[in-house]
Amino acid sequence: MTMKKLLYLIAISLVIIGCKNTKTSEGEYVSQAPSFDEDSAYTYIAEQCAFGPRTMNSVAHDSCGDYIAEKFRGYGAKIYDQYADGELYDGTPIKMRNIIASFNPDAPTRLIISGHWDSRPWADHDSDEERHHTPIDGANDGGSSIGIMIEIARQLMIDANTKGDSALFRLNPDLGIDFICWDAEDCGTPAFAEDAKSGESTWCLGSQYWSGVRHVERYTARYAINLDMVGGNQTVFYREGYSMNYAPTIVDKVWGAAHRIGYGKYFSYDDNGGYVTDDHLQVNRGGIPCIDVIGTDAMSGGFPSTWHTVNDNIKNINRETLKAVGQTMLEVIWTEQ
Ligand code: AHN
Ligand code: ZN
Repeated sequence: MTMKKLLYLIAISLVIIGCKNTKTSEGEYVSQAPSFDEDSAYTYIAEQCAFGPRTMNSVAHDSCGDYIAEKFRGYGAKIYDQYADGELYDGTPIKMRNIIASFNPDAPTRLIISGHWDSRPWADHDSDEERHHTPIDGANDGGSSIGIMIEIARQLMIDANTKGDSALFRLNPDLGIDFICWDAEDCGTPAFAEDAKSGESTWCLGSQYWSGVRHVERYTARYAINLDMVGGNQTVFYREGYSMNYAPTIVDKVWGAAHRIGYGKYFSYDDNGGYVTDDHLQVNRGGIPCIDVIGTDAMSGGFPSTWHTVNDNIKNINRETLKAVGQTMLEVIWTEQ
């Protein structure tokens, strides 16, 4: 063997052995994160949709809540259920359930990944007025965030079971992750309800409740990333206004991670300056820096074209978008110190 070959072999071995090595001999970045399986995430979305629309006080809602909790539990999470009473814009009482799935629950440094699991009771932005009172499947608006979160949980379980001493939580015992599934995000005042109470307080009821009453006393987290409409077609993510005001370094971290691993085309640095009333706002008001990764339609620049229409169903879920977001989340987790 020539000296050159020997040195080459040593260099390659160092790359393979050293888990701190993140560059190939060509200087290319190599992520240490596991590979996010978008087909698996897609299945979790289809399974949620199969219950029917997860609207407040419905059987489908309650059954799907059990399904979500069982999925996370099966992948090793400790489940906290936060049940609470709430009220719709018109005074209708609702039963809410925030589902918190914790990995490494006793670790002091915590990250939150969140998204809402309820679906909208009204397709009030459908092109057909006859359908404005029809509940929606919410495959993208609701299902997609939860599907991605369950798949990340599955990857955490695989990692813990196969990597021995190099598993994430053994390398980093002080780090814990909480997946928070918000209830009652999407029952804000419908467009057709004239003269009704409206405004931001009718949205995000589950996260509003949690921001006042935590699932664990004195709970806090280093930061939070909320996912919303993360599985649509022709989707792009812009840096959202409240996220930039409250948590610009977290925006940089997530957008930086996406660009580092090759998903830059999904995470745009163009400034569109939009502010969205979403669950992340409640988390920020509760004192934890939180960003919103929320899908925008690349063509219109507005919410996805299926938004609050009956077309927000499993047929319009895009696996590449799921992969871009899910892999970026894994990269963020795996590079957290
Ligand atoms: C409002 O329409 C007020 N907020 C958008 C938040 C949302 C609804 N995300 C999904 N559905
Ligand atoms: Zn919605």
